[in-house]
Amino acid sequence: MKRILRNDDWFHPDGFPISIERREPQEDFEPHAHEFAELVIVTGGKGLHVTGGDSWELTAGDVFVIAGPREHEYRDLRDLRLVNLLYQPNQLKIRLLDLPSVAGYHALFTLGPNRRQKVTAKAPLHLKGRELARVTALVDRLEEELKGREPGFGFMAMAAFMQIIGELSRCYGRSPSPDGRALLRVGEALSHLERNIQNEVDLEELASIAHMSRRSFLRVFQSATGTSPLAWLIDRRIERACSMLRHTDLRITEIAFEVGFNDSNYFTRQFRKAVGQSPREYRLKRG
Ligand code: RM4
Ligand code: NI
Repeated sequence: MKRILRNDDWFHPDGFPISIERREPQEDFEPHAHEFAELVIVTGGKGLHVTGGDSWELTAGDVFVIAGPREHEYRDLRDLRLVNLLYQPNQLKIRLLDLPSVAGYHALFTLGPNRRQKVTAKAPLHLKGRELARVTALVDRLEEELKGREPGFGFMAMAAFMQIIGELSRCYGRSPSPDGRALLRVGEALSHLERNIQNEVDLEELASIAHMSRRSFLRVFQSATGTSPLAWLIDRRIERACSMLRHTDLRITEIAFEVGFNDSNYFTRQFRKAVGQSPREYRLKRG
């Protein structure tokens, strides 16, 4: 039976949803999946990373994200060293703010981990020396906070984690590997959606941003996100509305317009469908 690593065995008993494992070196590790997700940063050595049909030769600077249920393993290790950031995506509750307007964020965190199995030669993100140094410095900060667990560590650790994912998302856009480029293009389409949340979806435009025909864009989008561009946009609008309901005093009609609905009744219906309660109830309970 497939081995599944459990949250209880890898996270602190206080339940904080981020933890760090350094592998210096990484030992051979049998095929496994996790209840959590992993953000892996390779800091030295060589080795083979195998997941589904994919297998990559790893070197220092490679970065990848493994969604929990996806099986992976390490083989053929030659002093491979890495930092493994384990996190529980559903427990993080990070306010992403404007991060989804960075194409690399989608490529690395929403598209990469979910993409269909295929054989590729390289990890989708490779950091240059200076980028790697910056990111590892942030990882050190994060680790310090997690070790110390002084009052306020949750806040500080979360801030460091956010900086790490922000930094990596930007790096992705600067120099994606050839394999990463395709993902980045779809990421660009997602970030375009995000930045134009108030407008209608223009499929032709999205497809051209992704350098694809309309048909293949729809197919790739569906397989990467599990949904259609319109449904994705509505989800994002609702998410943004939730955040505005909690963090602002704007009236509900204003929020509806602000996030791109031009009819506040339609907004309320969509909101109820997605969240299970009306915007008003949501605000009262979460405010
Ligand atoms: C292993 C290896 C696995 C990871 C666990 C937590 O050494 O890095 O990928 O899931 O640690
Ligand atoms: Ni793992």
